[in-house]
Amino acid sequence: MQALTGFGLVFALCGRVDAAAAAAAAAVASCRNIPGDPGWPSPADWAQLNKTVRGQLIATIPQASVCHTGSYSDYDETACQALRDGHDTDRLVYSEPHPAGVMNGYYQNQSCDPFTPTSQPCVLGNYAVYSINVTGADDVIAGIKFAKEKNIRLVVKTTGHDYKGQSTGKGALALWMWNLKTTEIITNYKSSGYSGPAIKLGSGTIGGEALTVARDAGYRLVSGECGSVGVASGYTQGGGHSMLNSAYGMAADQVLEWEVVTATGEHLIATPTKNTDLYWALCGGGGGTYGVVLSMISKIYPDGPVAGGTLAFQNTDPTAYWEAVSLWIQYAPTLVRQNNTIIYLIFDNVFEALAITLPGQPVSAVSDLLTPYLAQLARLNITHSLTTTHSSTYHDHFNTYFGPLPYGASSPTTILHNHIIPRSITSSPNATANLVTAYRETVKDNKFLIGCLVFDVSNATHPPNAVLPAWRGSSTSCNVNAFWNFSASARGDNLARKLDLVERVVPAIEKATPGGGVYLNEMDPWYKGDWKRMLFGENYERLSRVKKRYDPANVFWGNFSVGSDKFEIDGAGRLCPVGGRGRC
Ligand SMILES: *[C@@H]1O[C@H](CO)[C@@H](O)[C@H](O)[C@H]1NC(C)=O
Ligand SMILES: *[C@@H]1O[C@H](CO)[C@@H](O)[C@H](O)[C@H]1NC(C)=O
Ligand SMILES: *[C@@H]1O[C@H](CO)[C@@H](O)[C@H](O)[C@H]1NC(C)=O
Ligand SMILES: *[C@@H]1O[C@H](CO)[C@@H](O)[C@H](O)[C@H]1NC(C)=O
Ligand SMILES: *[C@@H]1O[C@H](CO)[C@@H](O)[C@H](O)[C@H]1NC(C)=O
Ligand SMILES: *[C@@H]1O[C@H](CO)[C@@H](O)[C@H](O)[C@H]1NC(C)=O
Ligand SMILES: *[C@@H]1O[C@H](CO)[C@@H](O)[C@H](O)[C@H]1NC(C)=O
Ligand SMILES: *[C@@H]1O[C@H](CO)[C@@H](O)[C@H](O)[C@H]1NC(C)=O
Ligand SMILES: CC(=O)N[C@H]1CO[C@H](CO)[C@@H](O)[C@@H]1O
Repeated sequence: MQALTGFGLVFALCGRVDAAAAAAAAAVASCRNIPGDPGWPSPADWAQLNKTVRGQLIATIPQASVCHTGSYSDYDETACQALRDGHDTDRLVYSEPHPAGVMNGYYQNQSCDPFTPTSQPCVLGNYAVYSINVTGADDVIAGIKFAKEKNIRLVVKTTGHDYKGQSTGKGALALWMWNLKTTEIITNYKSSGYSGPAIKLGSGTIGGEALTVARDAGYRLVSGECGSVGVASGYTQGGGHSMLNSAYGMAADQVLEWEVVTATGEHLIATPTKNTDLYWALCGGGGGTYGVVLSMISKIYPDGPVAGGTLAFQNTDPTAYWEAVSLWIQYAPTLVRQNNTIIYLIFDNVFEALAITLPGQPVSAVSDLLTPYLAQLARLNITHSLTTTHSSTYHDHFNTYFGPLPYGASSPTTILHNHIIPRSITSSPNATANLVTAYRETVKDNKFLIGCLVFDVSNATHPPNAVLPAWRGSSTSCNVNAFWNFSASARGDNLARKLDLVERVVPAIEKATPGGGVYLNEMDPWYKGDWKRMLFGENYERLSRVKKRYDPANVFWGNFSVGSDKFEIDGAGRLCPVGGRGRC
């Protein structure tokens, strides 16, 4: 029988004993324990867990411990310098393959940082205290059981490519999925709804690895624009945008089967016909919420040539430049009807479409497609540069624009917030003009840049799923981006920029894009909007019911995930149920 956690106990008591006594019990018992709390597991408890998982328990030593004296006794100036040198150019490689590492500087929080003084102690801060190096379902089940019994926070980390800090947490035990890197091509998958090629991916497989395995077998698949993003992880569970969205739909639309361990410790397969509510929720309703995905089987497609291109022009005359940007926002949705996607950036001084993707078309199709728009640029006296490429496979196309695979060279921005723009806005010159006014304000002073994907998933065929409906009614999803400044003294500047983003920039853009939404994988954790509606839309209530069914004890919690408002972080960093402190 499963032990009643402190949380369960408080609710069981409510209404039966006097409120003051319940409140006193709740104040200590209901929050998740952190190190130093009386309820924190003993060394013997951890040793027992380690035995259960056959020695796969890892105590976190933050990567930058080599940069600090005192805490871990492993100070090493050469190793520290190597971290500093690789840091800005390869931020992901820095944290990704490392248990408990997290990409986002906001959650790293300088608790153990290569750029702070050597004498500053290296402390865990938000990094999970222990990680289970997961090798299979039994490890996940053991981790869930331990977290429940000991009332500690549990998080799931694949890569830590994570903007809202779900894959880490103070005092947490992490299920580290990175080593579940199996890949298997299934040439003739058969189910009642689909017959054709598929791939089974362990949840630790990153996009770059999956694309290579698929290419070698003559196929391609829907995966993220950064090769380093996991596929069967939060990416697909949150929806999944891609250069192949217009051809095949969202990443979540591809899924045929999920292999999951639920919070109640059941090891299940969820498909469109089996455990259908769980299948529905995992396809778009957010990662780390309903269960822990071990693997997924998804559709793949015969590979073939891809035409590619880039288009750029400068801002030499602001009136002409911003009119050109406005026209582009209106034209772009008409350019992606035939399986095409386009990724573009808007800066104050330059516009750059940095990846135009035309699957199955000749190179000449790129300039043909753009001809009407290029005529507008000519009318505005704007000179442009256009480049085109031919790739014989999608993998090669990806490698040209976002390589070198498997990781890719780009440094992700970690101050960012998404907005999904309804087609009613991009098809209206006046509404687009309002949006462009907001964009102009956003990018002036070069504090932010806008990065967008143009796609069309309106007619993608897929089983019912929890992808935010706003995706189907949109052709453009954009992020406002800024780079985190990792200098030791830039902390205040970074936080000020985040505040400006959520208090000034995002409200202005949302005002110009009524009826839109927010991609739940690309949001700022300081977001102040109506998050349930913007992230989950009409699916929220049904997702809450699925959550309740598969995670009745709220083992999983992530900021802005379904059910997250039942908890809050207290002054010491503990995860506590809202109202668990004497407000029964
Ligand atoms: C778990 O056990 C393995 C094998 O005995 C050991 O190497 C490792 O350090 C242990 N982990 C912890 C956190 O003690
Ligand atoms: C960062 O650490 C400070 C204490 O140094 C704390 O007050 C703050 O809440 C932390 N921020 C995050 C995002 O954890
Ligand atoms: C995690 O487990 C895998 C597979 O057993 C092993 O190869 C790897 O070295 C482990 N990683 C760490 C950091 O313990
Ligand atoms: C779009 O892709 C689908 C799936 O590969 C294909 O059947 C269709 O012919 C393509 N359409 C165009 C216009 O290329
Ligand atoms: C473009 O340049 C031509 C010739 O220099 C000029 O007549 C025309 O007014 C310009 N058009 C715009 C929109 O600036
Ligand atoms: C668009 O804006 C112009 C100029 O402000 C205005 O005259 C026109 O009525 C507007 N059109 C629509 C459809 O709102
Ligand atoms: C999607 O399907 C609808 C209804 O069949 C059709 O009107 C629309 O043109 C299609 N959209 C695209 C982009 O093909
Ligand atoms: C980062 O912050 C430091 C310290 O405040 C500052 O000197 C530096 O110019 C900043 N870097 C960028 C790229 O803004
Ligand atoms: C819904 C939710 O959990 N939001 C919280 C996310 O994290 C921020 C910053 O810690 C909180 O302010 C929100 O309340």
